[in-house]
Amino acid sequence: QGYRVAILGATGAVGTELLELLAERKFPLSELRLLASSRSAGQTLAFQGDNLTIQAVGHDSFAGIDLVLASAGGSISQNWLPVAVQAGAVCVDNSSAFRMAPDVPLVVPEVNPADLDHHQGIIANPNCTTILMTVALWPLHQVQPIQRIIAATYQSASGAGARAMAEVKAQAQAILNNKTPPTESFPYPLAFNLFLHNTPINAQGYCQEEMKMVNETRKIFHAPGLRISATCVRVPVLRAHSEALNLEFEQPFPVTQARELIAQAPGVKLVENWENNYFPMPIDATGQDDVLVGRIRQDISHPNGLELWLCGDQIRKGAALNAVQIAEALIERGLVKTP
Ligand code: A2P
Ligand code: 11C
Repeated sequence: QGYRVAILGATGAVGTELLELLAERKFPLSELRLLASSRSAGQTLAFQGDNLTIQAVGHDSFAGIDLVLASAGGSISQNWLPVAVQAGAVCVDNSSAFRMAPDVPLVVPEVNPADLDHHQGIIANPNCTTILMTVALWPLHQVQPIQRIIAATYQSASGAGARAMAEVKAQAQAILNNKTPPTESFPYPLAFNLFLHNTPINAQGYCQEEMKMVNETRKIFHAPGLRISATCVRVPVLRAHSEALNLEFEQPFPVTQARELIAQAPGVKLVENWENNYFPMPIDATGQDDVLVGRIRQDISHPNGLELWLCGDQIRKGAALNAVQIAEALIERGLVKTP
């Protein structure tokens, strides 16, 4: 059986990756409809030997569609996903628009696939930083619930979209040529620099990205009391995010057990070569499905603490891959239908 699928935001960094993943994973398709803004209407994108024409999203875009994979930003999702659901489609949304709504499952398939069972037409794909963290920590959390997480992130340009990725390259070129670097997608030069994640800051001094890590992780883990604090930083890396995570448990968590759990868990890969000081790096995570985890060690400042480091492809597991895995899980569970 093939499904009639629409990609909303098909021309973006995540949209083009969705196209690649649908082909690579042999997703059962009977139709693929590419939707974007009127700027892209009439242009084509290659898919499995065909050139598919991009359409401007409109009121007729979702007729006959079973499944929508959306990655065009929060306001576009807010405008169009209710229209798609009304037309009978199930939507997997990569934006933050619906993530915290109580009737919207927020799913990382390795962690909480059963949450899909209660969907009302929209399923939210978590924030990229949150996906990478939850898939890595879930194997540990299941054995001994994590009490507290202190996170520092090193986030790539891709999190700000395709134009931002091009901009960081243009900035590097400009700086090397003694020219003023362009800053349209980013507020400051990112090449040869880094800055705190530039989303709005709340009264407590936390930016939106940091609060997404807090609130979304609690929802995915079904752990409303989990204590989390994060500092999110944008770094001049193209498409893989990194995270330094300090974990506190109720009891000591043996490092050897943590390593074994990470080595066996789905969606993660243990990468540690202590002799050569080789651990996960963004260039190694780029293009990979698995989140690379390493440098797992006892926190010398706390008997019940562990430290670990991870890198994951922001566009793949952080966005498009997780969305396609959600779609696959929906099919597996017989849930590609509006309730
Ligand atoms: P377009 O290329 O036509 O602007 P990214 O996250 O990489 O910046 O990509 C954003 C995606 O969202 C692109 O596919 C973009 O299409 C799409 N998009 C932006 N604005 C709209 C809109 N008003 N309606 C539909 N799609 C939009
Ligand atoms: C970033 N994580 O790297 C962001 C991008 O909530 O999906 C994605 C924001 C989100 O800037």
